[in-house]
Amino acid sequence: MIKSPLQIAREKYVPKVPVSLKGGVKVVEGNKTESVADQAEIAKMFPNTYGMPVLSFEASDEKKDYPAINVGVILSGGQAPGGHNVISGLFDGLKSQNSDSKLYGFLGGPSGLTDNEYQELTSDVIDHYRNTGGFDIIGSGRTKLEEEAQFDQTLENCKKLGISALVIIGGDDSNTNAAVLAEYFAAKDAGVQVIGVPKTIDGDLKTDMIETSFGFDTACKVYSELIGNIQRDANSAKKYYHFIKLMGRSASHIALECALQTQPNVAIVSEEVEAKNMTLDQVVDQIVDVVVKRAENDENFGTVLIPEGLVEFIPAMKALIAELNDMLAKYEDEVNALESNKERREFVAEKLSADSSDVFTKLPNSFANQLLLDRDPHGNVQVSMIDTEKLLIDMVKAKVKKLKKEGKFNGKFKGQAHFFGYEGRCAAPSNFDADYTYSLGNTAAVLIADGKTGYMASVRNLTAPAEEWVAGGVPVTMLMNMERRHGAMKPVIQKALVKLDDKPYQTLVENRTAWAQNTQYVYPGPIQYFGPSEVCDQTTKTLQLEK
Ligand code: FBP
Repeated sequence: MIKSPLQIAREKYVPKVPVSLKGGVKVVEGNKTESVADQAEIAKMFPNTYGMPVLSFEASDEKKDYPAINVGVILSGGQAPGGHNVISGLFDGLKSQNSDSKLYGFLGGPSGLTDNEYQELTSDVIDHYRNTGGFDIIGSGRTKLEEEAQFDQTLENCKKLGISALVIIGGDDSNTNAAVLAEYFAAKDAGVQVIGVPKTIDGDLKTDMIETSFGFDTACKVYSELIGNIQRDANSAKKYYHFIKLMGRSASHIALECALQTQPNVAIVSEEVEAKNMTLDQVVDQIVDVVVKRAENDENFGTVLIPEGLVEFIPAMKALIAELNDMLAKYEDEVNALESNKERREFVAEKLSADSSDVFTKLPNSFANQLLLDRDPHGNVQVSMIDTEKLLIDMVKAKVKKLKKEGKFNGKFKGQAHFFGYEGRCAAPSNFDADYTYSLGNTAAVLIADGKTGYMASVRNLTAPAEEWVAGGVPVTMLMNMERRHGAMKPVIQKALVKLDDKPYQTLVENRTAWAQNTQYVYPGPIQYFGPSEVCDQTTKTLQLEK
């Protein structure tokens, strides 16, 4: 591996951890828990792992003897900065308990577990990946573990390696799989524990106990740097409107956080669009209003932030997508057998309800085609592949042209489309993410040593200095509810969407008129890894405001 000077310097960074992870640990049990909704159904489906207590760790002087164990780890789903540090924190934690313990990394995500593709992770390997971005140490994948045959295969492969615990580093869907696997192993008394770690740049895997998922901090800082740079370009050239779609799947946490960091002229929040029952036309009108008002001040430039999941939150589109999801699951073979996009659109339009068919047939063809793309293995629409930013530019352009004809708009409008997603997912983790992920890895090692299964590692109190963070565990079933997936009701972790009565969104609302009309851009600049703490150790605005 050829290392950059930053990578070499970063290898020496020692992550900060909570006091409870610095020496002996006492695991303290809190109250029994319930799932966020559908308690009776979830309790029935998870008889062995439902209702377990929340755990928190306290520093302890007691020295314990831990047996040597073998542990397996996988990285699952989309990359998020800090995954390598979860693995190094887990490795160091296991080795500090017993230097003969071993860590195996399963390759390429969940499929590595079923196909028995693995590599032993020794310090020779781990040391090259400390504090780096990416998931390339063992790779990642999106295979869904849901069939009993897959669970049995996983168990057989664990037995071959003498593995008694698995750590699944993933988002809501992967941690749902972790919970199902934990329950299956517990029911069989299989002797393999399963621990989850909350990962995803999307920031939608959170509760009071999981304050943020790792990677959100770094990804938002990378996007905010880029948005700031574009804003400075826009404010220099004064000739373009930049429509910037931001990753984040359904929830708008990333778009909202980036808006709080950069103060753009428009920031759309999907959850607001849904709550106000807005149509696509109304969303466009809001942007047009800003364009017209800014033109009155001779400002024919600006920035518009768009969450990638927007289309799923426009009620009419949401209903359409839900119908499409069920239909594509039901008629998968028939749709795939059709040769052209036109035939596919016609086939689908005929089977939709009258309202959805009307919405679908009025969409531009290219956009309608994108709604028919394959779902991911968890049944989600692949929103990163839908060009909402281009659709909005075209619609705004058409509206301002009309206004110009009517003499109601005197300015100019030229749109530039951007999509920021993949460029943030593997960035070198910020100090926050490096510290947080290393602590999560250490936490997973403690949960394993304490014999726990069906838990997610949790590190809380994150706006305080790292020494004061509270490490522990949260039963995964606590985060679950029943949802429709691939046409059937399934127990899944409830996605945390932006709450409209919470401070981060309220702060946007309080400021957005001023940010729209005046040019009040903030230019955050690149992530700083070395330097004063107020520059290098800042948490996200979301975490600070939610405190
Ligand atoms: P996870 O939920 O697995 O963390 O993935 C996050 C994400 O980056 C989303 O923001 C995005 O919609 C999706 O992955 C893109 O998926 P892919 O990498 O398969 O294109």
